[in-house]
Amino acid sequence: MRRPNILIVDDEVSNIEIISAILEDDHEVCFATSGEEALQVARAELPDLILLDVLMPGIDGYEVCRQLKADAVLADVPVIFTTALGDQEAEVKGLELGAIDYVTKPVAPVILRARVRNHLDMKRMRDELAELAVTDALTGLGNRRCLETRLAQEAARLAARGEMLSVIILDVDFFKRFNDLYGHAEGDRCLTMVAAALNRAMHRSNHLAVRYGGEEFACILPGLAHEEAMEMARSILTRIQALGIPHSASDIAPHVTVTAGVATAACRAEVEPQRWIVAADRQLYAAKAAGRNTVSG
Ligand code: GH3
Ligand code: MG
Ligand code: MG
Ligand code: MG
Repeated sequence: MRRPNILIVDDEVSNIEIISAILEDDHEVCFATSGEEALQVARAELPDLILLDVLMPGIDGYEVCRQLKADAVLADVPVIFTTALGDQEAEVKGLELGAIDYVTKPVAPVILRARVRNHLDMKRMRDELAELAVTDALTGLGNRRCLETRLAQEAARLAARGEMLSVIILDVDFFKRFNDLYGHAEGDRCLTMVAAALNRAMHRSNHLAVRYGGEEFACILPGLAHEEAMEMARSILTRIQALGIPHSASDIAPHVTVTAGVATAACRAEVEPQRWIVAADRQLYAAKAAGRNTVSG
């Protein structure tokens, strides 16, 4: 397993040496000797945990903590204050700023190691839970929550330059009949294969496929204009047909097919992200009415 990376911040090099000696057997350590440097190193290293001195010339530990907690990327990194200040007021202030713990110097090595280990364990569990909250358990794709979060983020990001964003919604054809004929377990297997094929069709790092609901999937395609997204939807339909999953209860083919709706719009601050979903859903409905195994947009 990867060794956790710990950032030690203290304006006194001797303190950094003491703390490094306590932790370096089990952790990677990096350090900073001022508040300004702490913020730079934190952004560059993305440490798993930060041990932060309070009293430093320039910006102090409290201000560093405030800035870390205001930074979207670094806000979740646990901060433990390490300080010679023993008074309760100082400790409360640190904890209220979002620090996870507070230890007074000189630190007992066994105590520091134990606290660091516990906080790293808790951070790992929080990260796992956060990941589970946006993951679909059956297919491993992102779930609907993931879709809503990412769509809002991408739409906001692209709004700055008014760029295009497309959404495709796909729905497996006659899937109720598939379950009725082959059984629910085989239905699950089919959804997993469709999900994997869809995921393989996402060629750019910012293209995302999610499981939107039961047998419905969605793709967020930042930067794709309408005709490109239509082309992509058609190629996804071809890929899924090519899986050749037998479906003898389907009216339209002897194998599993999907139907897709496509929506494209230029991102603008005032355009609600939900608009893409509503529009793609409407197109999906039209494509179903047009006979299925087809794309509408
Ligand atoms: P259409 O072609 O119009 O889309 O018809 P359909 O039968 O696919 O649509 P309908 O909405 O009637 O049925 C969807 C089915 O998907 C019903 C539901 O039991 C099934 N389903 C939803 N989630 C799961 C799942 O996780 N596993 C399995 N095996 N089936 C699921
Ligand atoms: Mg100091
Ligand atoms: Mg459906
Ligand atoms: Mg369906």
